[in-house]
Amino acid sequence: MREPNEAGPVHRYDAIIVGAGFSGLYQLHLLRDRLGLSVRVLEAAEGIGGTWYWNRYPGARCDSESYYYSYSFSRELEDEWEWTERYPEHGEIRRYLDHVADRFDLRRDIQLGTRVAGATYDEAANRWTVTTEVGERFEAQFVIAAVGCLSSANVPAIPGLESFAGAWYHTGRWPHEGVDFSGKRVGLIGTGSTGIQATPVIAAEAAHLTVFQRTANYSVPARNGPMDESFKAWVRENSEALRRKAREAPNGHPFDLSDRSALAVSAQEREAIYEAAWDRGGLRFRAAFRDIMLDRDANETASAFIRGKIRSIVKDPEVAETLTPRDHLFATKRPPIDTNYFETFNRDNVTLVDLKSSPIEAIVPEGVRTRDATYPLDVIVFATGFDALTGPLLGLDIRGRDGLTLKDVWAAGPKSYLGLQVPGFPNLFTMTGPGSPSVLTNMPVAIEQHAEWIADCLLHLRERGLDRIEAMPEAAESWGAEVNRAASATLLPMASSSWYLGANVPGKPRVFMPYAGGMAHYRGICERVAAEGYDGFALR
Ligand code: N01
Repeated sequence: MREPNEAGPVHRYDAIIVGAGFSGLYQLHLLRDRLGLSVRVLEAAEGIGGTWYWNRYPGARCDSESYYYSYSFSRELEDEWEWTERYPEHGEIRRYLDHVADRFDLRRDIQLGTRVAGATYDEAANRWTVTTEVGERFEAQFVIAAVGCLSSANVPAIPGLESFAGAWYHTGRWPHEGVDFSGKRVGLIGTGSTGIQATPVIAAEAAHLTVFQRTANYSVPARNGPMDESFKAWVRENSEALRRKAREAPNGHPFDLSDRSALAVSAQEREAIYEAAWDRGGLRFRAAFRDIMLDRDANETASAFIRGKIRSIVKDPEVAETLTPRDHLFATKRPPIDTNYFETFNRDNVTLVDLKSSPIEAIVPEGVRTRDATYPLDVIVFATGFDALTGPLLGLDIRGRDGLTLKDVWAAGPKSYLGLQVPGFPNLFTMTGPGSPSVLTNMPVAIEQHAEWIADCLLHLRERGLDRIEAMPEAAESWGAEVNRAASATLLPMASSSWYLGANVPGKPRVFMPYAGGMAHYRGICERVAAEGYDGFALR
């Protein structure tokens, strides 16, 4: 962390970008190298990488495949970088982002170890003042919040945590030196994507692993493995087509969505299609039929197939039943993919605890106490997710026109125009914010679209001698209605415990946050808005 500097000078820039993950890096490159703006990136971490700087838990790797979970803006970058595995492991993604930072000479404008404490808009000056927690002050005309969607760790307020005699960690704040589980009794709380990735890896190392499950989850095998030479060659040869496909797809993944309904084929044919999708593995399981995310009965066929797989993999029928999701449909919560997750419950050193029948009451010095038992532990791992989408933005203490705080404006849930701007906060852009497709897509596709849209917008302002852009309240209202409409056209809002709805954080408003209308459709809307002179925004 940097030293306090309260009496220091005010640093003036055209734009401040908060965050040096995928979004911040590309936004810096565009604003500085394409538009020639003076830009400072402020990053709390001591290294670049955003979510990948923090998420170093055992088994952490991306659920999108490496050859398209990467930037597409530079063919040279693409040609010179080789991924080693089908799904990139966290360290490899950091090496990639480090390479990007070096290759585009980004580091000189990134200030690490700098946590933003506040951002306040001064209407008379039409400038933002950004302060850091050690009192540094920056002024800029534009602020771009590139703080990520899943970066605000959610550690549940379980009574007694401070009394725990062992060590505890949240997966999203994992120690860089790693954690040695050998000979330890480990408790893991949470069975989302993170817990499902971490479980097999921790079980292989620990003396004993106890998995505390509140909601049973569907998971499809990732089928990770090395990228062999022929696959690499295929990716290289088809690179442009794959990137185009990703951009034109509803979710930023370059896969074909089946044009068939799960209900329009015989049971035998459906089973064969699901088997093939299971064998191929990965998030594209959802694309096996066109209506898995749209029609309850269609989805039920996929859900039932996975439930059957759980039964066939897990040897103890009681454990299998506890692991079987029955309270929501497949992929209505973000679907995890795994490497031997269900198989891990066949190990002698793994215990599953069903928190639905016996909730956690307290953490005690010796471990976790549920209603029915106390589990002695040396280490507790919280794989309990994030205060998603709004958490990282609200953490910045943003104050707009007339002292309006983002916290107050979003008290009943986030409202924004296109997930890009909030009325009352001129010249502030939220990258992949609530109301944009963000977490429902392969993130780099959403990120590149936002970074390019924002850069084009600033260029538009400059070319016309304009200095301010602000979303209009009625535009944000009608966009909010569109976000709701798009979500209701899918099965997504049906999962009442989903973090898409904010349900994982006690007291958080239940609002479906991302835009479910599809990435390509959304891109078209943003392009139309820009082409119509930034329709819905007030320009000055
Ligand atoms: O978090 P989650 P995550 N007591 O919120 C449980 C992305 N990601 O870190 O479902 C007991 O999904 C909670 O239970 P419930 C991906 O988008 C990406 O796993 O609320 N349990 C749930 O089981 C993903 O969706 C990659 O009932 C408690 C779990 O903790 C997102 O990050 C890899 C609890 C939290 O699951 C978040 O995933 C990993 C409590 N008090 C993650 N509070 C990639 O590959 C919460 N839980 C890119």
